[in-house]
Amino acid sequence: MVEKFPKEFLWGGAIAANQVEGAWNVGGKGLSVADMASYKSNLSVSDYAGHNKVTLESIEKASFDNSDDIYPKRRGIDFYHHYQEDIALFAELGFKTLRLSIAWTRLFPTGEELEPNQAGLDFYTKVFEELKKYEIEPIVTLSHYEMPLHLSLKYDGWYGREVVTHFVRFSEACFTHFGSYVKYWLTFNEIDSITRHPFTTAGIIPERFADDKLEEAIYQALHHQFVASALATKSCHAIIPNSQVGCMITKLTTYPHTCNPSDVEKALYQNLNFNFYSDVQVFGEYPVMIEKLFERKGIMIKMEEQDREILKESPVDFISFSYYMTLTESTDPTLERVAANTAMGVRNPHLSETEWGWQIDPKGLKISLMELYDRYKKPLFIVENGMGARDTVEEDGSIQDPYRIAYFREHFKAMAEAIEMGVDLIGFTSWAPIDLVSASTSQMSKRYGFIYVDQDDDGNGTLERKKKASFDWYQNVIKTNGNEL
Ligand code: BGP
Repeated sequence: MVEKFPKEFLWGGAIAANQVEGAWNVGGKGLSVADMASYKSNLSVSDYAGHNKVTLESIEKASFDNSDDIYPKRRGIDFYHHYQEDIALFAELGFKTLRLSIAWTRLFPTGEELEPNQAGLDFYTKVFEELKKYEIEPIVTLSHYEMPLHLSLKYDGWYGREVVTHFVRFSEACFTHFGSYVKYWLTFNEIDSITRHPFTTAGIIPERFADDKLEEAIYQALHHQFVASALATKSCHAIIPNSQVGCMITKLTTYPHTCNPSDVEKALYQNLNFNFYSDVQVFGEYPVMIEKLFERKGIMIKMEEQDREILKESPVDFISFSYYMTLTESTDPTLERVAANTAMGVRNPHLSETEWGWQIDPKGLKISLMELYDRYKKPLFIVENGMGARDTVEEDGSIQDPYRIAYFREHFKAMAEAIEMGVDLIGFTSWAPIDLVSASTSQMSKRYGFIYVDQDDDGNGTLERKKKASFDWYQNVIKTNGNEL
């Protein structure tokens, strides 16, 4: 039989600290930007990017609110106290890898301490020990929609150059303390999302900037993240022999709605714009067309003398990305638009969609993989892909989720096809193997897991973990290395 996936293919799942851990004020943890996200029920599509609802007033209110009532990311699914049980379930699924993130505020509560907090180090050491027990290879995101609130307030988040130094110190503490457990690192989750939700991604509170200065501030913050990412990559290579550092982008391949050259041009612009983020981290320089665009828009990025050299010196080793959907673009303003993760696009009539409007496009994954590999010629890692759905517990206690199985089956076929075309794909981590708090809506009811967690949007429930029907299916996929889908 011809194998569809490479022998060492890293099958697994992905989670993020702020969406699972809970224990937001335990072990000396400081407040993070994620702890400010309040729960709003009945979000409409236009409210969808719930991340953006943060204001100075809401932050002030949240900072003095010691409860987790309306702040579901403070509760997560209490992975902090359930990590052993959860990792045992991941091991039962046969995971080769688990993608997780480290909460900056567990190690550096305000971000400005000079030494890491021992309780934070102890927690992650226990998690990594547990993974080691089952030979699960960790892949760690340093910054996943989370930074100390203190840095957001004091320096306007990543807009402030000072944050680079604080982040590098945090990263180096991670490499020094966890380097014996962790070989694969990612710097910034979905670094491109800074333009869509600057507070969640970079601690920028929009109302602190004049309307006509906000865009420039966001790109300035992004520049600081690029520099920090390159510096962290350099330190990682120096501190951990054989380490591999990846960038992480939201892959939103954009199709033209028609073959009208104007639609094609619009889609091309969008694709070039999305490529910008990985281009800088892979090629170590700003694309010419982006510099020209900034010039035309009057956006001036302040760079220190050595910045261009820093970027050039430490490109990433591999490219990781999330893939949920493709986008479609058109010059026709009358066409209906749909939410696409935290972006918006024209509704593609050839695709079905989830309740949240996310259009399902397995072929788009094959296209994205081929396009990325052709452009960068570096190993690729899909670190997020999955289907959010409202699962129901049947009377007999079972959870039947054939829609999720069908979703993954088609995406895995697309991956196998891309591999057959020559794409170097090294792994796949589902978002998310266990139900968790949604990043955009802060709701529990948008579920992604093979493992159900008994908790509703208001935080009621026993937190009991239950296997869904998709659990057995994914277990067999991993067991057969993707040969039985
Ligand atoms: C990605 C984020 C994740 C995650 C996922 C699903 O953009 O990196 O943190 O949550 O999207 O999004 P949501 O939780 O909004 O359904």
